Amino acid sequence: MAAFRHISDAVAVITLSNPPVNALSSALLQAVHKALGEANEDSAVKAIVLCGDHGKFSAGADIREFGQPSKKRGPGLLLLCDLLEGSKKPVVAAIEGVALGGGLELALGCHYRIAHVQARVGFPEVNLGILPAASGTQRLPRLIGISPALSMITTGKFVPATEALKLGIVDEVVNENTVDKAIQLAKKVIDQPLGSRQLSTLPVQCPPNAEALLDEALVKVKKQFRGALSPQACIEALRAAVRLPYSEGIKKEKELFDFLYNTDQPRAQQYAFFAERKVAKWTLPSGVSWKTASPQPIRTAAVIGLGTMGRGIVTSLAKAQIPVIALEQDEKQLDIGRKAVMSLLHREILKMEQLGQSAAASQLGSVQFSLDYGELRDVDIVIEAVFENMALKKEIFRRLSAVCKPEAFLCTNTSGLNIDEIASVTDKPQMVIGTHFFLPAHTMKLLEVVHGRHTSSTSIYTAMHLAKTLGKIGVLVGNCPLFAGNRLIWQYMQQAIFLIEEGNKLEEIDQALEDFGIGMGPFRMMDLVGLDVLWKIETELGLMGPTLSIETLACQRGSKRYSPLLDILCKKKWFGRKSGQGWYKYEKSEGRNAMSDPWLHNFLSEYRGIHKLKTRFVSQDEVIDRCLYALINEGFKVLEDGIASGPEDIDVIYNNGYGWPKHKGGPMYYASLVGLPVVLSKLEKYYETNPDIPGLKPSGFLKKLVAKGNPPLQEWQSYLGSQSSKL
Ligand code: HSC
Ligand code: NAD
Repeated sequence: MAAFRHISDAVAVITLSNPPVNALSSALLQAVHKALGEANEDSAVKAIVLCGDHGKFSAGADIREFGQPSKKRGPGLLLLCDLLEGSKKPVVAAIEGVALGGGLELALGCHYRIAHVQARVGFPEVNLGILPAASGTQRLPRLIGISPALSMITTGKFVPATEALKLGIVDEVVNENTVDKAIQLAKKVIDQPLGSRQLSTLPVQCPPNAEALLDEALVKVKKQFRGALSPQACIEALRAAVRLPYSEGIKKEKELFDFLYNTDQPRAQQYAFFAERKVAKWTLPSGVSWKTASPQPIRTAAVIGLGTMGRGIVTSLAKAQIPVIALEQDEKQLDIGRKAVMSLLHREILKMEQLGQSAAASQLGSVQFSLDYGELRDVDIVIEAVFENMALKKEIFRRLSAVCKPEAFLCTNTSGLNIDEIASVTDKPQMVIGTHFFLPAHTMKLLEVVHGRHTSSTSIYTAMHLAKTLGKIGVLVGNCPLFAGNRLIWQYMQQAIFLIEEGNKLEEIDQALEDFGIGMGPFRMMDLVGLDVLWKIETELGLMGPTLSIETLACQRGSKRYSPLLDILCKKKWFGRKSGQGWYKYEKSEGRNAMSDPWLHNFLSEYRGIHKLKTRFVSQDEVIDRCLYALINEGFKVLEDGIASGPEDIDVIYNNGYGWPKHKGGPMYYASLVGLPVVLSKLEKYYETNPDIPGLKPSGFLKKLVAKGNPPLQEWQSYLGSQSSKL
C-alpha cells in the first residue's frame, strides 16, 4: 500500500492505493501525508493531483479500523484535509469510481475537483451510524449550500458525477482519462490565487429559513428512522455550520462524532454493512460458490400474475431495463394489472425526471401485456406471482415447462410453499427456484433466493445475480415451509395476535414495536401485505383451523394455542388496505390512513368473554419481549435446521425486507447484544406461562450456545455441524 508520487511536467501525482476501494487506513493516510509534504517541499513541483488507484478515488475511512485504539492511528484524516487545503500549490482531485465519506472529505480539502462521468460521490456515514467527521459537515455546506448538503448527508445517497457538477461539488466532468485532465487543469491554475478555493474560509450558503429547514428535517428523520441517532447528529452538525464559525463547527462535529461513537449504534450498523458483504459471498456445502458458478444473462423476462406483488416485480425488471411480458388470467385482471403497472412506471419516470435524467421513459425496459402463454416461449426467465395456492402454482409450472425454452429459469414468488413440490411437475426441476420478493417489490431491497433440492448452481447464481441487476440484495436460503424470513415473522405475528386476545389494543402493540424502531407494527404490516394473502398461506400450510360462529370459535387446537381472528376477518372479506378494512379501517380501499375500528374492539371484548380469556394488563416491555424473542427464537431454529447460512443472513433479511431498524443491527445481532442468557431466560419465563405456544419454547441451539458460554455471533455456526445445512 502506498501513496506513490510521480511528477509530470511540474505536477506531482499522488495516488491513493489500498485495494480494492482505497479505504483510508492509518497506513495510507500516513503515506499520503508524507507524499504531500514532499510535493510541497519540492521546488520542481508547482501543482499537485490527488487520485486513486484501481479506477476509484476512495470509499472513505477504513471501516475495519473503527473501534481500534486511536493511538495506533497516524495523522488523522481531518489534518490531511486541512493540509491539502492549506497547500500553497494548487491541489486537484481526480475522482474516478467513487469518492465517499472520508474520500469525499479529502476531495473537498483539495482546491479543484474533476470527476469522471461515471463517478459517484456521497457521504454514506449516516448508514454506518456516524457522521462525516473529518470536516464534511462543515465544508460541504460552504460549497453547495445548506439545503443540498442536508439532503446528501442525512440520506447518505450516492450522487452521480453529472448531478455533482450541477450542485457545484465538482468543477468539471470528463469522459476521458480523468488524471490527464486533472494534470491539465493543475497546470492551468499554477500560481493562481487559492483563497476562493479554500472551502473552510467561505461563508455557508444559507437561505433565511435555514433553521426552519433544519427543524423540519429533524422532525422528519425522527419519524422516519425512529431511535436512530446518526441522522439527528448530522442535522445538528449542519446547524453548527449555519451558526458557528468554521473552527467552532469542527469542534461540534467532533463532539457529535464522539457522542455517537460511544453508543451501540455505529457497531450495529457497521456489523450490518459487513454482514451484507458476507452474504454476497454465498457458498453451498457442495463447494459451489459465487466464485466458481456463473450466471446466465437475463435479456427478457415474464411475470405471471399482476396483483400486489406481480406489478411491483414487473416495475422492478423494467427499471433494470429488462423487457417484460406481463401475463394475467383474464381480460379484467389484465386491465387492472396494466393500469397498476403503468401507474408505477409513470411514478418512476417522474422520479427520474426530477433527478434531471433526460428521456426517462426510454431508460425503462418495455412491458408487453398478454393472456397468451405462447408468448413466453423465448423469455430467459419467468417469475410466477399468482395466488398462494399449490394446485394453481403446479398448473402454471406444468404449462411453463411445456412452453418455455429449456434454458429458461422458472421462478416462483411463493411466500413459503414447497419449491420441490412445485418443481416436481416440470421436466426441468434444476431450473426451478424461489425468488421471494418483498412488498413493495419495486422498492424493497431484499430478494430471498430459495434453493430447492434439484435447483442447479447456475440457477442460483443467475437468481443472485438478478438481485444485483435489480439493485437488490440477494440472500440464499433453504427450502422449508415459509423459508427463513417468513418463518420468523409468523411467530412474531402470532404473538401480536395472542396479545390482543389477552387484552392489549392492537394500536398499543403497533406503537410499542414502532417505538422500538420497527418500520411498521405487526397489524399495520399485515393490513399492507393483505390478510387474504396471509390467510391463503396459512390455509395452504395447514395452519388455519375451522371457523364457524363466534360461540364455536376455538382458541385452542389440540394442545396448542390457536387464534381464529385472521380467519374471521377474511371470512368478512376484510383483507386490509386493499379492501379498505382489515385490522384497521381505511378511508377507502387502497387507503393509507389506518384508523381504529370500534367494531373490532367490541368484538374482542365479546370474544374474551365467551372464551373466558382473562383480560390483563400487558406492559409495553412484555409486548416487545414476547414478539421479538419469539421471532429471534425462530431465528435460532432456522439456523439449527440449516435454512440460513449464518446469523448474518437472517439479519440482512430483516434489515432489508422487514423494516428492522438498521441501527439495531438485525434480530440475531440484537440477541447477541442483549446477551443469549437473557434471551433464553425470558423465553423460559414466557413459555412457562404459555406452555401451549410452541413458538416460545427455547430452541435447542440457543440453549447450546448459552451452555457454551454465550460465544460471539461470528462463532455461532461453528457450534452446528455442517450436516445440518439445507443449502
Ligand atoms: C468515513 O469515511 C468516515 C469519515 O467521515 C471520516 C471519519 C473520521 C473520524 C475522525 C474522528 C475524529 N472500509 O461493497 P463491496 C470493502 S466512513 C473498509 O463488495 P462494491 C468491502 O468490505 C466510510 N473496507 O464492493 C469489501 O471487502 P471484502 C464511508 C471497505 O463494488 C470490498 O471493499 N464510506 C470499505 O459493491 C468491496 O466492497 C462508506 O460507507 C471501507 N470504507 O461497492 C462506503 N468500503 O472484499 C462503504 C468497502 O473483503 N462502501 N470496503 O468483502 C461502499 O459503499 C461500497 O463498498 C462501494 C463498492 C460502493 C465502495
Ligand atoms: P394477489 O392476490 O394480489 O395477486 C395475485 C394475482 O394473480 C391476481 O392478479 C390474479 O388475477 C393473478 N392470477 C391468478 N391466477 C392466475 C393465472 N392462472 N394466470 C395468471 N394470473 C393469475 O397476490 P399477491 O399478494 O401479489 O401474491 C402473489 C404471490 O406472491 C403469492 O404467492 C404470495 O404468497 C406471494 N407474496 C406476497 C407478498 C405480499 O406481501 N402480498 C409478499 C411476498 C410474496
